[in-house]
Amino acid sequence: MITLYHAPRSRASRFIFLLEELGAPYELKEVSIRRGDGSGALDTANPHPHGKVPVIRDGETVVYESAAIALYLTDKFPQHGIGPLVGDATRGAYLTWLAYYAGVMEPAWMSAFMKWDVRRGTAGWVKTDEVMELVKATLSKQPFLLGEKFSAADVLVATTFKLFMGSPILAKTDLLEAYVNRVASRPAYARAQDIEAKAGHG
Ligand SMILES: N[C@@H](CCC(=O)N[C@@H](CS)C(=O)NCC(=O)O)C(=O)O
Repeated sequence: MITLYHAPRSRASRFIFLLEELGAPYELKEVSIRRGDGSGALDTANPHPHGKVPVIRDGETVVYESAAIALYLTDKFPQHGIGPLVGDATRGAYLTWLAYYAGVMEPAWMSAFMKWDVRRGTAGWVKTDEVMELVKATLSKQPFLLGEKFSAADVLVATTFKLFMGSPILAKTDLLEAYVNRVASRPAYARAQDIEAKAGHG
């Protein structure tokens, strides 16, 4: 049984979606987190070293950081093919998109949001327009990041786009909207929304 430490309106929500996709046995453990507006408190029940979510516990094993959690879960629950395994031709692309999400996409959007200047050659990431050129080039030739098959990389990336699309830091385009809709129209996404709503967070 996987425990997902969860707080509403956070990066933990998309892991309900992923766990539903995987058909994995899991339970939610609601914890409070410190919010950007000053509300919320550090929760001592949360095993994350910085009090953040998402975190999962699998027996004695604790995993945090969205990309690591995604990889751990898709390796552990391979039945529905939501993440290519070692030996699969798309494993390299999968690892690349997970790491790119954490190491380039998140800092790119955060630096745009915070209006930090990103200097090529010094920061380890690029500006959002360069990120979006890659996303556009990828999704113009295939429905999902890895090709024809949906994966946990799409869970991370498309749910982030869903949140920010149309805001000053992420322009809405037909291509992006179609991708987000393709991912959000999956039955597991709807189930995850219901589960959050029933937990009182809808
Ligand atoms: N890099 C982490 C980010 C996790 C994160 O910052 N989560 C936010 C909620 S979306 C949080 O827990 N904030 C509370 C805090 O920073 O104390 C990941 O992708 O898992």
